[in-house]
Amino acid sequence: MPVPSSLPFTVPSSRKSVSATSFRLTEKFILLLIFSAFITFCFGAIFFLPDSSKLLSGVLFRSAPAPEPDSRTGTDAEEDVKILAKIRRDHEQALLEAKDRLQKRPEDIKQDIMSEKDQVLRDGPGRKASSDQGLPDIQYLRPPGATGREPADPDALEKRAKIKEMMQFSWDNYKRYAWGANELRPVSKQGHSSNLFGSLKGATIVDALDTLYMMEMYEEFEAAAEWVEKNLDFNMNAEISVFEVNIRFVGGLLSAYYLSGKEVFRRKAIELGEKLLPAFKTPTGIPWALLNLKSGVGRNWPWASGGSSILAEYGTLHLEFVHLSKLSGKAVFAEKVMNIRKVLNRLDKPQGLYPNYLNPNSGQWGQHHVSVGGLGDSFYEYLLKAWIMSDKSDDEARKLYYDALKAIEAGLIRRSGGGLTYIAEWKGGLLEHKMGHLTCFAGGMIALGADGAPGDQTGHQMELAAEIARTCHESYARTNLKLGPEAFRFDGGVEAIATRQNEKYFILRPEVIETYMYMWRFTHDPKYRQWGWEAVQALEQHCRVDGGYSGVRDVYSNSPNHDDVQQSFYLAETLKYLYLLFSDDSHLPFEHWVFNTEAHPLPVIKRESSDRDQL
Ligand code: DMJ
Repeated sequence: MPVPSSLPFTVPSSRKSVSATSFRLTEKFILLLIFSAFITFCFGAIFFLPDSSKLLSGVLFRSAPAPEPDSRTGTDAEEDVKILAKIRRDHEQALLEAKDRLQKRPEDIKQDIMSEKDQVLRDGPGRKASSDQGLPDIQYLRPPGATGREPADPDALEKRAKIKEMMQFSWDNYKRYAWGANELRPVSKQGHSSNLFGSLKGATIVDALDTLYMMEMYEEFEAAAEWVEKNLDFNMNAEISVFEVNIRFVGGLLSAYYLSGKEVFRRKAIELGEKLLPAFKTPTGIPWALLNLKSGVGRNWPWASGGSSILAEYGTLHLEFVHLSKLSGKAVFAEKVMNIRKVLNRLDKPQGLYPNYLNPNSGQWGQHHVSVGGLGDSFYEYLLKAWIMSDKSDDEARKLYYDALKAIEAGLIRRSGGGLTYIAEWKGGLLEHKMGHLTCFAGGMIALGADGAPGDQTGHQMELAAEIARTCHESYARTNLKLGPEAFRFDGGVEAIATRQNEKYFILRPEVIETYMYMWRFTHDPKYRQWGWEAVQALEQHCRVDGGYSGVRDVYSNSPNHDDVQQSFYLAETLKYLYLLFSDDSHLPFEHWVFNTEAHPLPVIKRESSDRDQL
C-alpha cells in the first residue's frame, strides 16, 4: 500500500495573507478535512492488510514527518498539535477495535451484539428494568402434546389411571400435612426441608406443577399456581444449592409456563434466574455450588476436592438458562452457560473423560474422579439435550456428547462375568466396579442419542442402552423389596447387588423408571412396561404409608424401614415418567419437548422460530 509522502500538518502558503483569526479557522477546517480523508483511507486499508492497524500506528503515525514550523504563535501551533494528537489517538483506537472485530469469529460477534442488546434491555431507555417489569411481549404458543389422549390399550389405560391415583395421593398428603414446606414427612405427617433450598419454600409445589398439568389435575394445578403467585418469594437471606434450585425451581417454573401459558411462571422463573447470576462471579465464570440469594455471596461445598465446583452442578444449567434468555430477551443467561462450555473446551481431558471437580478460581481440574452417576451424571445428559433442544443445530454440543460417550465406553463401561453391562467409576486411574442408581439414567440418555450417533453407531448404542436398562432392572429384581439400592457392585463375587450398608437405601429415585420410559418409546418392547409396573407394585407395597410415599432404608430387608421423606422429585420425575410409560407417544412427544434432568419438559427451540435470533 502506498504511504502518503507528507501529512497535512503544515499550513499551505497561499493562505497566509488572510487575517489571523479567520486564517486559523480556515486552517483548522482544511486540516480536519484532509485528516478525515486520510483516516477514511487508512480505515479502508485494514480490509486489505493482515495487520494494518499495527502498520498504521507503528509506521504511518510514528514515522510521519514532524510538523513544520508555521507563522502562527507557538501556543496556537501547540494547541493544533494536541488536537491532532487526540484525534489520531481516537482513530488509532477505533482502528484497533475495528480490526479486533474483524478478526473475531462470527459467534463471538453475535455474543457482543447480544451483550449490547442485553444492556439496552436491562437498563432500557430511561427506565431500569426490574424482574417484574420490562419483560418483552412474547406470543405464547403451546407446543404440541402438553396433555395426551387416553391410550387405546385398556391395560395401559388402567395402569395409567392407577399412577394418576398415586400422584393424587402424594399431592393430597403434601397439601394436608406440609403445604408450603419443601417436602413432606409422610410418616410423621409434617413438613420437611433439606439444606439444599435454604429458607426457600415450596419445592414440592413447584416441582409438581407440570406433572399436575400433564395428568390433567387442573384444580390442583390452579391451587399450586395461586401459591406460586402469592407466596413464592426469593428475597430472603437463604443459602441455596444453585444446581438444585435451577433444576427444580427454575425448571419447574419454565415448564409450568410452557404448558399453561401463565405469565406468573415466566416472571418468577426470570426473577429467580436473575437471583442466581451472582453465582457466576468467579475468575473463570464457573459458578459456585452454593449461593446466598440476598448477599449474592457464593462458595463451594466444603467437602469438594480443593474448593472445586462439581461437574454435574455447573454442567446442568444449560437448558434452563437458554430458555431464560429466550423468555426474557436477556442474553446474559445464555452467555453464562456458553462460557462454561468455553472453559471446558480449553482443558485437557484425561483419556477424553471429564473429572468431577473443577476449581472455579484456577480453571484447573481437581481430583481425577470420573462418574456418569453422582457428581457427573447430568453434565453428559445436558450436552445431548442442548443439541436436541436447539433443534439439532448446536453442533458443538453434539460433538461434545458423542466424544464423551466414546470415552465413557472405552474407559468406564464393562461387562460382568454374568453378562451384565455396567458403568463403573474412575478414581485416579483405577476403576471402581460400582454403579449408582443415579447412573441408571444413562440407559435412557444413550437411547435418546442413538438416532443421531455418528457413523453406523445407532444400532450399537440402542443395544448398549438396552443392556444398561437390563442391568438396572436386575439391581431391583435382586432385592427383597424389588426396589433398587442406591449403589450396586460388581466385585467380591456379587453382581448388581449393594454390599455396603450405606448403599442399600432407596429414596424414591426416578432414574431406572426414566430409562424404561425412553426404552419403551424407542422400542415398544412390552418388557419395559412390565418392569415399570413391577416398580409400581413395589412402591405401593413398601413405600406407601398413611401420609404419602416414603423412601426405605434397606431394600434387602424383609419389611421396610421408612426414612420418612417424600422427595419432591418423586412427584416431578418418578410419577411423571411412570405415567408417560403408559401413555401414547404423542404425549409430550420427543420431537417437540426435552426433559430437563428433573423431568421438567422444555420445548425444542425450532430452527424457524423467530425468537431463536435472541440466542
Ligand atoms: C433429581 O433431582 C435429578 O434427576 C438429578 O439430576 C439427580 N437425581 C435426582 C433424583 O434422583
